[in-house]
Amino acid sequence: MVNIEEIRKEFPILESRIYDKPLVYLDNAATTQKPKCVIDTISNVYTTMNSNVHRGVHHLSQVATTAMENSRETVRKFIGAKHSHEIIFTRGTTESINLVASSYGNTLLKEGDEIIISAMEHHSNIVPWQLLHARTGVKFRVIPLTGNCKLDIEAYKGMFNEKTRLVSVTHVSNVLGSTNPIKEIIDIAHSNDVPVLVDGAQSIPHKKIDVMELDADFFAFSGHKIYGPTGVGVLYGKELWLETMQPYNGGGEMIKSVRFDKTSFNDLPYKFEAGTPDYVGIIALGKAIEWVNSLGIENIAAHEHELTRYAVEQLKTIPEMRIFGEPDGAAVSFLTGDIHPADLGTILDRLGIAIRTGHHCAQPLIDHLGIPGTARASFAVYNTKKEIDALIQGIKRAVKMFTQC
Ligand code: 7TS
Repeated sequence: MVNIEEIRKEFPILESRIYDKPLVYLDNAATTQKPKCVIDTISNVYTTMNSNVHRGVHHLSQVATTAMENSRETVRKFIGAKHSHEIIFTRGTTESINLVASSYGNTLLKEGDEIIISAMEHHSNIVPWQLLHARTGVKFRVIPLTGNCKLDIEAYKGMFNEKTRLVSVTHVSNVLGSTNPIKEIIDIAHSNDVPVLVDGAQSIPHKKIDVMELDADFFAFSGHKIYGPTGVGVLYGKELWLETMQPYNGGGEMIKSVRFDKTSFNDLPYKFEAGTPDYVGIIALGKAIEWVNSLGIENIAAHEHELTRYAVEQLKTIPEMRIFGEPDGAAVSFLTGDIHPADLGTILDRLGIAIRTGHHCAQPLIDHLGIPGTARASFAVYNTKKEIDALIQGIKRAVKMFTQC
């Protein structure tokens, strides 16, 4: 079990007052707040070991390099990867997916080949494939949704043909807060000899991930959604794929030798890490994961599931409430009567309550639902039922304001 009051003390920002009200931060799917140990790590790295990594013989460079590589090992263990060289540091989920779209796409795909994505993807798992299509003529097909906003697995099974080269789907929807049957999705793809990229942006903070058990070919996530700093993310890729793929960023560290007539690339993982990496952020991400490990991801998940269950139950007590999909993770999307989500978000903000409103960078899903957007409350380990009560009171107040107009 986790002690929420003790955990909250580790997050300085949770002490904030917004419009003289205590902050109720329910926008964790966008980014989580940071515990003091992560904030201190950033300061400590700059204070005690700042030096560019991998290139220096001097002491500081070696200390920084060791700390960065320790983070890679921490990530490897956290997601159950076989080798630490299968962990590529990127700027976030978006860059990780773009890396695959560019490197896998440029190396292994040709005009007419097909990729399968789904109707509930974040724009970060749509636009890279559109760009690939514009460059190469590779097409993508979209898994449709069933009436209750689940992926239509029967339709998915029928989408494979001899041209299918990759499946790229989200593990957990950032809009609906629902979990896709990712193991089944992977097994179906593999039975067709097709590899799978999992967008883990919304699952990594809330679920135990074991990429080997899932048999995922690629797994992408962002550090800032799991209590780590912004600007750092991860692409896990099976060695076989990463060895085969050409790098798409050129520059320092990703080379073995450079001549004007020929460049040879570095070994994994450095082949895909051109330029000075955000080693400060990477070291702080390692700290964030250690912090999550100290609580236990299963304990975090149990608390968040209970919050989500409670939020859904309480939201349903409000007349004209519509909840979209079947949230089973740590986010819930809703609309109340005719109140525009942006208006609701603004009223809640004045009460110190931070939720997110709009299309959540998943416009095709919002279009499918035939709505202007949703209001979304999303939870982290430091949230409490008292905060959900504040949200419910805030929504009721907004409803009252609108019915009086
Ligand atoms: N994929 C999913 C499923 C996401 O939820 C997000 C961010 C991304 C990819 C992109 O992550 P990034 O760190 O590279 O930006 N989702 C959200 C959100 O729901 N609200 O703000 C960002």
